[in-house]
Amino acid sequence: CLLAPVVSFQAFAQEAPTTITVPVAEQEDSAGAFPGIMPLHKPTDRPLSSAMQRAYDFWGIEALASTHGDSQNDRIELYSNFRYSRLQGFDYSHNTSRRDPTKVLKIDGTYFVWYTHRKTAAPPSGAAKATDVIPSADWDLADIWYATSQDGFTWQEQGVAVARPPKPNYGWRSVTTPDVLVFEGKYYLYYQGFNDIPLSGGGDIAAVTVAEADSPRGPWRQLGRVVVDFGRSDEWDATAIHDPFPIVYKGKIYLYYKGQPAHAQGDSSGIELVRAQGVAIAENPLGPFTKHPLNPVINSGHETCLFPWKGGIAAITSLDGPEKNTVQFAPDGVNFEIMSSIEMPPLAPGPFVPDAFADNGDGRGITWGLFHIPPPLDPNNPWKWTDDTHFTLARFDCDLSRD
Ligand code: AAL
Repeated sequence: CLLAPVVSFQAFAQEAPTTITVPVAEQEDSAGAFPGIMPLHKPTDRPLSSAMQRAYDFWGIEALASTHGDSQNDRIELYSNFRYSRLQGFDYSHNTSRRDPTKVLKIDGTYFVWYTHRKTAAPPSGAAKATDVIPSADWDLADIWYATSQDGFTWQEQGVAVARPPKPNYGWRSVTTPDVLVFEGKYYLYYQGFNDIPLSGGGDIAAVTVAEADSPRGPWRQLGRVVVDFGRSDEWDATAIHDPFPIVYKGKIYLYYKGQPAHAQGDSSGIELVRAQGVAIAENPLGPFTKHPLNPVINSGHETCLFPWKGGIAAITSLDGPEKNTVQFAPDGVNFEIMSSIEMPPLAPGPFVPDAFADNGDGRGITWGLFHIPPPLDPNNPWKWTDDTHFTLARFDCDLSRD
């Protein structure tokens, strides 16, 4: 259980926002990014975010070594705080997976969402059996599709938005896990580009690239290079820059992401930092992006999910780490504190965030979004999915709103 004082999110909302001086992202980061093997003892040679101070002072870093929680296997029906609904237009179809939806946008009365789409002749079969047509993982050999809706419940798939390019172009193996930004009248999709078979060599190794369009329906122009790159081999984000999540904040693009170290499983010098989240900041959607010197700014979680709240940024964490299944808030967008614990948050939530790019210092929160849901449970075995080779999209409703 959470020993931290758990306050209800609404009760917290009444507090006046505090003004915190945010370290300037462009600061020269003398100590290098946070190490992927967390030192056993709290570092004193660098500033630490609130989350990393808590990791040492409150949780103890052994807790950070946890891996996937059991949320992936929990029955999705055993939820609270969130309400879940099936959607029209995203029916399961064998060996077709839809997952990791973006934020939902509403443009001229129509809702838009982009997501990882895989349709292969064979199911995910592991790295050893993967070929040009057999995927290693659920997100291998994928493209980015999009869908539209008038009511958020009935959706029409529109097909490919960003196709994986021919080899050796960036992301040739798979393009996945997008999120969307609208900036100065243009549209940007940030996504993971895989340039080798996912999960081969023991890692889910991908960094983030971007495509640009003048319309939400495309055509999308792939930049063809990385915009947020891996950290150094000893750093917390050495082998993964995953789950990009852009928000416009303080006049810049705050691109939150999940990092992953080089799977050293820890050693005598420290503990592997399993799943942490950081932020990279830019003035231009195509970069250059500067990683914040206080990264990682969230010490748990898996897929990123954030939204403006009053003058700061709120986040939902799930799946991994001692602070999984919490709602957190950073008045400065960087120093996150736990605001409430939640049960069974949606997997890979893509919230409808009307003010994601408003940057007006008055974030209103969220009430619904899409997420990815595993296939139905096997009626003969309530703890096994009928076929975990395909996910699809469903809807969550919640009450994390000030309206
Ligand atoms: C997702 C995300 C990233 C990982 C894989 C596909 O939930 O965390 O995108 O690479 O799983």
